[in-house]
This record gives sequence, C-alpha cells and structure tokens, in this order.
Amino acid sequence: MKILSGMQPSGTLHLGNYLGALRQWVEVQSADAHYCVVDLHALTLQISPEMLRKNTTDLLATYLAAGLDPEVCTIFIQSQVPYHAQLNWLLECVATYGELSRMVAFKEKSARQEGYRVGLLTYPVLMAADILLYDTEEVPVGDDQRQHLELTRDIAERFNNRFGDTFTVPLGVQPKVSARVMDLQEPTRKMSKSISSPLGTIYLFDSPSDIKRKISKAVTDTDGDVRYDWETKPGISNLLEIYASFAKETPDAIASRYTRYGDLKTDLANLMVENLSPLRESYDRLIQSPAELHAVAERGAEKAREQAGAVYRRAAQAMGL
Ligand code: ATP
Ligand code: LTN
Repeated sequence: MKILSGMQPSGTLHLGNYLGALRQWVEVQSADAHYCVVDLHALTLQISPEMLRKNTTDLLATYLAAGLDPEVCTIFIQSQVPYHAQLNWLLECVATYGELSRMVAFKEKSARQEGYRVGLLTYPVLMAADILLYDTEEVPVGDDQRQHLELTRDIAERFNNRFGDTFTVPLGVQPKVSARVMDLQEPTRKMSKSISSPLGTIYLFDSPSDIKRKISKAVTDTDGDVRYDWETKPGISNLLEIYASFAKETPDAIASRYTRYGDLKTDLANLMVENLSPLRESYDRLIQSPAELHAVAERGAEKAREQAGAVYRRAAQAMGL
C-alpha cells in the first residue's frame, strides 16, 4: 500500500497529532510509505527562520522517537524535494478559487489574521501535490484533514479527466478512535497547536506530573456516570477515547469497568505516562545529534526525489510542458 503523510514543523506535537496521525504512521510503515516534514506549509504561519529550522529538526527527532524507522520507510523534508513546489503550480492551474475559499481551515485561519497571505488560500493545493507525487493510495491523517483530502481527490480526478490518466486518486484514513482528540478544558473543540489552552492541551513530551495534573483537571460533568456518549458527555467520552487508543480496547469496554471519574482519570494518567515516557526519552537522546537527523532526512530526500520526479514529469508532459 502506497502511503504518504506529513506534519508542519509548527512546534511541539500534542496528543491529537500523535493519536490521530503519527501513531498510525508507525503502525503502517513499509518500503512504500513516505513521511515528510512539510516545512513549505509552515511558511504560511508567522514563524521566524530560526524557529522554523529548530522546529524542523525537532519534528525529525519526534518522528524517529515515535518509532518511524528510516530503514523501513522514507523520511524527508518537503523543501528538499523541489517537485512539491513545482507540481503545486501545475495543480494551482487546475484547482479553482471557489473550492479553495470554501475550505473550513482557510475560513477559520483567515478570519484570525489581518492581511493574510495567498499561501493560506493555496495551502491545500500544495498538500495535494505532496500526496499525488508518490502515487499515494492512503493518507493517514486526523479527522480535521478530511476536507483537504476530498479536495485532493477532486483535483486528481479533474486532472485525469482533462489530461488523461496521470494520478492515483488517494483515500484519507482515520484511526477508529481518537481521530479527533478534543481539548481537555473545552471538549467540544479539537485539541490544537494554534489555539492556546495550557491546561487543555497535552504535549507529547509533557512531564509525568504535567500529564497527571492536566488529566485530573480535565472538564467532565456532574452526573457522575461513566458512559461513552459524545452528545451528552463530551468530556468523559474524550477521556474514554484517549484511554481506548492507548489500551487498544473500545471506549465502551473501558467505561464498563469504572463507576467513578477519579479512578478513570488516575488509571488513564498512569497509562499515558507509561506509554509516552519512552518516546520522551528517545527524543531527548535523538535531539542531541542534529547532524545525524539531517543525514537521515537527506537520504530520504534522495529516495523521494527519484519517485516524485517520475510522477512530476508524467504530469508536466500530460499538460503539454
Ligand atoms: P492547528 O490546530 O494549528 O491546525 P494541528 O494541531 O491541527 O494545528 P497539524 O500540523 O495541522 O496540527 O496536524 C498534524 C496532524 O495531526 C494531521 O494529520 C491532523 O489531522 C492531526 N491532528 C491535529 N489535531 C488533531 C486532533 N485534535 N485529534 C486528532 N488528530 C489531530
Ligand atoms: N495539512 C496537513 C499537513 C500536510 C499533510 C500533507 C498531511 C501537508 N501535506 C500531505 C498529509 C499529507 C495538516 O495537518 N495541517
């Protein structure tokens, strides 16, 4: 199965990024899987060059710490494979302004910024280029990326209809639970990097005491019944999904073992510390050797350029270039 996914180097990952995306990537990695640090996408954020460089190295270390193995899959930095920016242009001449301006992420992010740049609008076209360059069949991402995936499929189909069969039409895949981890303080809103919520966000490398504190303060409700029901109990349902994701059980099975919120929270916090501590230790070790991390990415980019180049030439030729 040909797989591609990526994340922006926009700061420390949170639990949603891990359970919704990165952990799936590790599970499905193979010689046909490509995982990139999408640094070109991060240019749409207000981020200094120094910070972008630091975040890129951090994200490489995080990928490896989470269990991506460069001997198994291809790990690379997007900007080191120029075909991404090149195919982006070809696809910008296929995508429409109307469909881009309807993207929910664009509407939300543009509303929060004055004088936002064009890149914020065209961002999903670059994402389509990332995916289509690798003949990708499946894209493991969290629930919030569904609309971008649909757009990628539309662009690929439109291109194929107009210029002949060129691209594989990819499918977005979400994990069964935790495809949308919610903020612990505001469980009707997704856990997010760009909205500050210090108590509501669990970072992948939070200390055990921070994890325990944030879980114990997580918003629940007053009826005291441990039940998996998003409609009436979003706080508890969110905790049950996080638990289910780590324990590899169903939220209902976990709910049936508890009668008190406090017990559920204590066990969940311990389970999280147990699962995340090894990641944190690996990260601390890997980040000491940035040159090695970049050597891994350089080897990955070499492989990626070969694959992406062939698809790029196919697309350029089909369009008459
Ligand atoms: P922002 O909130 O600023 O949009 P983000 O936290 O969504 O940022 P991204 O870099 O956009 O982070 O997402 C990286 C990956 O993590 C994507 O596959 C995305 O679907 C997934 N993801 C992000 N937030 C969550 C979440 N709360 N639950 C599950 N998956 C998530
Ligand atoms: N838009 C994605 C990041 C992203 C991506 C991709 C994900 C850029 N290119 C290709 C999967 C495949 C996000 O998480 N915000």
